Amino acid sequence: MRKIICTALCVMSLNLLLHAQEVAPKGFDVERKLVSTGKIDSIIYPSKTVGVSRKALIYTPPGYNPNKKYPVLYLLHGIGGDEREWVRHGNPQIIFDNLYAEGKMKPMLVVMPNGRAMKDDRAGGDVMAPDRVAAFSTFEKDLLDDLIPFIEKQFPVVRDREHRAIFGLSMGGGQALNFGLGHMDTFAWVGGFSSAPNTKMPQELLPFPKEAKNKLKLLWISCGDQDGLLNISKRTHEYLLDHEVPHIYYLEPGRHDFNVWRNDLYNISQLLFKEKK
Ligand code: FER
Repeated sequence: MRKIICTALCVMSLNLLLHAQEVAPKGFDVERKLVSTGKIDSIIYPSKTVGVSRKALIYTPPGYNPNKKYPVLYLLHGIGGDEREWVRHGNPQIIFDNLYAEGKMKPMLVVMPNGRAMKDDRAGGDVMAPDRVAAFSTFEKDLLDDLIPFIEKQFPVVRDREHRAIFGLSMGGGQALNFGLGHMDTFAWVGGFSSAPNTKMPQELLPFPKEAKNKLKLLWISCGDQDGLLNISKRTHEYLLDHEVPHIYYLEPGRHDFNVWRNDLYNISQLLFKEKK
């Protein structure tokens, strides 16, 4: 028995070693003079779930061609943010443009929604108010029933699980894990950065670990080593390890802030929609 456990752990750690993540090199999020860059647009979609039209941002890559079909990354914000939080603090368009210039990223669309699914979804004020926290759960329905169908009608995208990814930071990390693992028929690429206490307990998050083993292309859990919410990522990682679910657990230097999340975005962007090496 001990031998089996040891073998399992060795295989898992080998797997993790093979996927060793790097801290992003200096300048990865600094604007360069590039011949070709992507573009960020605002979109508005009708939400039956909330009963209003809702805003989101979409990044289309350099050389975007509406006659091609792209995979889509849904990228979620934290409790104090809205659909503009990533752009305001994370420079995602610069990180992506630089990666494209180096040939390190598969062409994809990146949708940045507002994950607080309620009529008044603006950030600010008491973001911990119970109805506003609850709206982060309601977003599951808005995303699946309203936003994804809208994107797939309006943009040239591949409409299957292997071409959809869901990632997010903090409250959005919890959403990405809850919704992604709860809907593996919709998403094959799932990950949380510094996931918040809205992350379901492991047993509820992934009651059938075998399904994840068979279906997921990437399961990513990362957190800063100085983050007060580290216990959430750690308990998820330990459950995945116990149940032999392949995943990347990336403990990186840092706190609960955009230095960590920009580094996470740099790392996951290069993994998405690629076959494992
Ligand atoms: C909490 C602590 C942090 C919580 C949410 C957060 C819902 C979210 C933080 C963030 O998104 O940055 O207790 O409860």
